[in-house]
Order: sequence, then C-alpha cells, then structure tokens
Amino acid sequence: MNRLTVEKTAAFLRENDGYLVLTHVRPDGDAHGSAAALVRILRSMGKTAYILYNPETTDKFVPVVSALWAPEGWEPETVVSVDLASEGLFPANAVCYAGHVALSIDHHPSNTGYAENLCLSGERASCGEIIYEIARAAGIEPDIPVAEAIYIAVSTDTGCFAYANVTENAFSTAAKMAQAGADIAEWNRILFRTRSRRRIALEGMIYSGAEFYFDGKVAVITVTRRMMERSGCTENDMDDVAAIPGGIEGVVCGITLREMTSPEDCKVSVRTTQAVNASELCSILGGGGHAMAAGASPKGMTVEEMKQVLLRELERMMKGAGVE
Ligand SMILES: [Mn+2]
Repeated sequence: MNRLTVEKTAAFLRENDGYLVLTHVRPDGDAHGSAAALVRILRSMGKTAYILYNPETTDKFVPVVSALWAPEGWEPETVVSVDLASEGLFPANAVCYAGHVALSIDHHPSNTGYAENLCLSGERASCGEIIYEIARAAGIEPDIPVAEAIYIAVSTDTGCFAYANVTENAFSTAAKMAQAGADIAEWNRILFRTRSRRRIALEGMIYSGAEFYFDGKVAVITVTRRMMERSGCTENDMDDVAAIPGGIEGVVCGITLREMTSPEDCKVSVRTTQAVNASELCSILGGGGHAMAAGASPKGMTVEEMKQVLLRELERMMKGAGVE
C-alpha cells in the first residue's frame, strides 16, 4: 500500500480513467457527498466516472447521487473508495471489488490499508474536506453541485458543526462552499431542520420511555420493533437517533438500544462526554469505536439483557473515574 499526498492523489486521478466510486454500508452524508463531489470533479477533468449504487441510500440523499449511479453491467477500470475504512464495510454489491481498490480517500485513522493507494488525513472531520483539497491540488474550482456535495459531507459529519470533531478546517471548507454558491440554508433545512411526522411520533414514544440512572447522569432510550411499526418509521427516519439521550441536560452517557430484525438481534449506540469512555463501555459487549461515540451488536441478547450488562459495567467505570 502506498500513501499518497493530496497532490499525488490529484496526479493519480489525472493519469487514470474509467472510475467507479464505492461508499460504505449505511451510507451517511459524508459518504454520499464525498462520492458525488469526486465523480463530478473527475468528469470535469474529462474522465468517465460513476458511483456504485448503494442499496442503503436513504431518501434524502437520492437526489445527491442518483444521476451519478453506474449503469448496470458497466465495467470500471479504476475503483476508488471514499470515507470507507475497511473491506468489511463494503455493501454486498461491492464485495466483488475487494482486493481491487486502486485508491482509498479517507479520514478514518483506522483505515486498514486495503487499497493499493491511500490518501488519508486522519485529522479531518470529514472525507469531503479531503476531496476539496484534492480538487484544489488538481486546479479545479467547485461548481454549485460540487460545492453542495462537499457542504453535505462536512456538515453532516460534524453534526452541523456541533460535534467535538469540528475544526477550523471544517468551517473554512464550508465557507468556501458558500462562496462557490452552495445553498447553505436550504441544505441545513433538509439535513438538520426537517423531521418526518413518523419520526416525531417515534420521538414521542422514545422520550416518554426514557430511563435515567446514576442521578440522571446516564439516560437510556429503547427503540423496539413494535415502536417502529406503530410510528411507521423505516431506516429513512432514523438519522442520529443515538444523539437523543446524550442531548438531555446532565447526561454524561446516552445509551440507545435498538431491536433490529428480532428481539434477540439488537444493537446499542453510546454517546458520552469526556467523563465516560464510550469505546471501553461498548467493549463489554464486543463492540468499540471512539472515546465519545461507540456501539456494539452482540448476538443473541435482548435489549433488556444488554441494558443490565451496560449498567453494571458503567457502575464499575464511574466509580473508577470518580464520577459519582
Ligand atoms: Mn466520514
């Protein structure tokens, strides 16, 4: 695996052609925005470039990527991945490209180096910022669709510039996209200020069922299959549900438990402040992640069983850290 600078990456993109861009499972705004921006930048270099269709693209991102999806049966010459840390995160229809990725552009320090070439900036809050740096190195100014795609990437990965990962570079990239003509207010409305009525119905159930432990420092919310059915919510409506318990005053650890395909196929997402290490907490259930955002999907446990295990572990951790 070769590490490439943004300049070398720009040169690589100029030298090759026939691009297919891959995104990760459960693709988010950074995946969609980075892929759309990269394909449009490649086309402005005169290249043939497409995004591989992702079966999990949610409704609000369809307009960002659908015009760029590769025609069925089209054979790429150069496969590039964006925001994609490992081959384990390839969607099912991308598994055939495992071992054949020519270039990975990413901001996850955990990138496994599965691609022949890697352009990695672990200090960037979003992959979209790196795509913009590559465009600049290639001498390409973003047009409005590119600017909006990059804005979508940066703004979603930073929770509209609110998460702990936000940096001066994230703000300055967004400012340049505004300058290039991106409709910031409209994208903020779509991405951060609009919820479906189904989602509102689900949130009502979530808030009324919220449980608090350790003097209100720990909040636990549960989303059951029954709640999904009653509200009519699908995965399309589930953006950032994991942020809900951590957003309650006084909470240092927000736990979101979800039943997926059956009562014994559940997952947990944990969001914390610096008081609790989320990754350490999730490791008790075989999961992991970052210090303030982590998750686990243990097999064969109900949400109630997971909750008991997590609360016992939290008691131990909070005593150890003096958070009483
Ligand atoms: Mn990302």
